[in-house]
Amino acid sequence: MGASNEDMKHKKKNNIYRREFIELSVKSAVGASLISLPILSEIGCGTTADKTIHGVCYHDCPDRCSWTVTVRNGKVEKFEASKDNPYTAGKLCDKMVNFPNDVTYHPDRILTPLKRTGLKGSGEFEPVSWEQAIKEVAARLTTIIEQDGGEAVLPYSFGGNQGLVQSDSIAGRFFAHIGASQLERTICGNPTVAGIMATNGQTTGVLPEDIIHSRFILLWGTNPVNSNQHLWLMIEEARKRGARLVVIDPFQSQTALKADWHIQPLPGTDTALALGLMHVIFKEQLQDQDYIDNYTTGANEMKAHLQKYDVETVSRWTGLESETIIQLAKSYAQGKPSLIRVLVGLEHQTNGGSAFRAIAMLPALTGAWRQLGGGLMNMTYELFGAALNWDSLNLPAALANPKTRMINMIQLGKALNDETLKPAIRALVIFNSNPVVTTPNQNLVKRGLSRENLLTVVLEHFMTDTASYADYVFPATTVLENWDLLDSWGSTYLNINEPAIEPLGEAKTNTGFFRILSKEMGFKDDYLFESDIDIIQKTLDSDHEYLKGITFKSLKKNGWARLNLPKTWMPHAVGNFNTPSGKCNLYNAEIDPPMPEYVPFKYSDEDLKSFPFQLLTLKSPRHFLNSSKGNVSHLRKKEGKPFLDMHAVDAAGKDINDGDEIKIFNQRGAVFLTARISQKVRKGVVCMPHGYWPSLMKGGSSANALTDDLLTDMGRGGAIQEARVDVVKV
Ligand SMILES: Nc1nc2c(c(=O)[nH]1)N[C@H]1C(S)=C(S)[C@@H](COP(=O)(O)OP(=O)(O)OC[C@H]3O[C@@H](n4cnc5c(=O)[nH]c(N)nc54)[C@H](O)[C@@H]3O)O[C@H]1N2
Ligand SMILES: Nc1nc2c(c(=O)[nH]1)N[C@H]1C(S)=C(S)[C@@H](COP(=O)(O)OP(=O)(O)OC[C@H]3O[C@@H](n4cnc5c(=O)[nH]c(N)nc54)[C@H](O)[C@@H]3O)O[C@H]1N2
Ligand code: SF4
Ligand SMILES: [Mo]
Repeated sequence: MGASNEDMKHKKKNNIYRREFIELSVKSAVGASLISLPILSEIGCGTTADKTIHGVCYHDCPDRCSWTVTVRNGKVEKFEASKDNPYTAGKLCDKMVNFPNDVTYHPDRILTPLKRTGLKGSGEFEPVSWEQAIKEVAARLTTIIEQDGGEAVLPYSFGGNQGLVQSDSIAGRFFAHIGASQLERTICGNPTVAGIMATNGQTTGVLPEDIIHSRFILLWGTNPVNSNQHLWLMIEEARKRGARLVVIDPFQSQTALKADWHIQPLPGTDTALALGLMHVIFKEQLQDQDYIDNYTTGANEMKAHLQKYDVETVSRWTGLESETIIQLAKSYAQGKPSLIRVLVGLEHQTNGGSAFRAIAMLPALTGAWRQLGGGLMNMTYELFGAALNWDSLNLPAALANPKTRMINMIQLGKALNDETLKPAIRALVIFNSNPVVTTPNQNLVKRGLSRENLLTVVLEHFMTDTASYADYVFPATTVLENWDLLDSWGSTYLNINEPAIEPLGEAKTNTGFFRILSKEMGFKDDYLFESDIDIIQKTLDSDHEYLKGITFKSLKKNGWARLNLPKTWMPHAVGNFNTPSGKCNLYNAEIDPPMPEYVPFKYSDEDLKSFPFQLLTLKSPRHFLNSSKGNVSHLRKKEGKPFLDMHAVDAAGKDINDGDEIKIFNQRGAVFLTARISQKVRKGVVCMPHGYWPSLMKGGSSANALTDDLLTDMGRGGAIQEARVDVVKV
């Protein structure tokens, strides 16, 4: 059974990109039922009785693990993976097993509001009371809004906490209420979604659980051994049952090391590779003509288009042997069931959206969708988009569809330094994000944050490299101290997060901060003061079939629930694409160009000469999640020191030996690392880990000091991996 019509209707309604989706979801109508809050009585769990409660991982991770917390005398006594959630499988990752001590009870945790006393970036602060800090911030924001309008204020938040309540809700309402600039939150997932939507009209393909039925698994630009550890367990199960595992990755990732076959193209050439595979599939008559005739549009146009993508040309572009391309096309088309797994990794290229668009066509060409475990696997957020009552998280009608300007988060440095921007950004409120580490062009971001005429407010657990530029830092609760509801972009499980303990020190929820600030700024509208629990209860108030039997009460009792999905999930076994024609778009006239094209980024000759290496800055650290945990010393120790991976020929050309201390540099910055000469990268490509905190590195810079703020071809994401560098021994 495929997805029902009702389901398709909901999907159509929610036919928007992942991040936009999450954002839009907090941008319309909310009901009443409000509580009025005294300024300093923002709450935690409200009781110190001994108990065991259910919680869930808040990280920007596809796995969304469930856990239980046992509390005695108001303190966490036991923190463990939920034993019965099949997806969590009784196992949290290395980043999270020690969470209470690594974060909540960490001695460096910020537990009072702080006001800057030294230079921006110096990290010199004094503790102040909430009353004083909020009063001063409210007064300065009020003045800025009066003088320059709400658009002079910019929120900056991302995946630091993915709880539906703590990530946006009241915060989104607050910024819409003051008419702030809108943040275009596209650093993760948007090009992926834009590309796949152009082809299939939806991103939900094969469900993660069904990978055990696949017999040919192609992991294309994803590293689940590290980034999606619970899917990896199921991939291992599929291999036990006979699946062959192929990885396409320019870097020899932890996953590539375990594959049956690692194919290592040059970075950013995946669109060409996908079109080359399609070329071979037609040439060798490996297509499922019946599937193409019934369930795709534009096959003839595509066939003509593919003439340009013959094996020799694609081999030149990708740096792969022609035979590799032919063999890959054959084994993919003949593998039954054949699955392509893509997540986010390959989107950070200028041609990234097109790569997903082209890859998404392959299962329609071969009819892989006809079998359970065959097709394309990407994200699952659309299921929650259909299931939950987003009206409760959406902006109230009075604020819906703000007309204020958009600032792309990838270009934060540019926006802060742009003297022509009218109005200039005069206030920045950062939460759930650490842009000094995670945003491209680190030095430009730092320069912007150094502006004396910028008011920067940061809500955080730690004195991050971003928080050290703040005028005011406010202590945020951790997931053990607040309510939340978490959907998932990589699993089919819905989770509630009940606070285990009272907030430590003077920590408050993100929502609490915005409620208090709203009150101090004299705002009266009820939607700014809704309680976290009310928001959760309303969001669960849905009669969608996926949510049947799942209520606030049942979630509070069990913690998690798998959505009530049809027993067999084969969304495109008989077409049913979420496109206007209901077919898979091999040709899409709505999009320019109507068929994916390989368009490499054009560097100037001077850049190519001065900076001979293509740089990848990857989420290869196993013990950090982006920059989160980058300050936890035992995890840093386990992660070991960061290396630059180089090919032996490139290293020899620069007189660099394995283990040498080196400087990696370009026009934007310099990073100091140790050289590691290995097979991990091809000639001409170098690779370093992203996530390390600059302040903890020699030279005070980390990976994003070298990256650029270019946007992708689709989805306005970050072409972070489009960077060139040179390397010298120091
Ligand atoms: N070079 C390079 N750059 C990249 C990437 C890459 O691969 N290479 N990946 C990109 C991707 S995919 C992503 S998703 C982004 C992620 O970028 P960010 O979303 O900035 O991710 P984190 O580094 O995890 O920062 C999250 C911060 O939120 C804080 N936080 C956690 N919970 C809470 C809370 O409840 N309240 C408050 N106030 N704060 C909280 C944490 O302490 C942490 O400092 O990075 C991107 N940047
Ligand atoms: N341990 C750990 N786990 C994480 C995270 C983390 O920081 N640490 N971050 C989380 C987040 S925010 C996200 S979005 C997910 C992302 O998870 P994934 O989608 O798996 O993405 P990445 O780990 O960014 O990259 C995966 C692989 O893509 C490869 N890649 C880069 N450029 C190209 C290219 O041009 N072509 C091809 N074919 N491959 C390319 C990289 O070499 C890398 O090995 O992981 C999540 N899980
Ligand atoms: S970071 Fe991911 S794998 Fe680790 S506990 Fe959280 S959801 Fe699970
Ligand atoms: Mo991400």
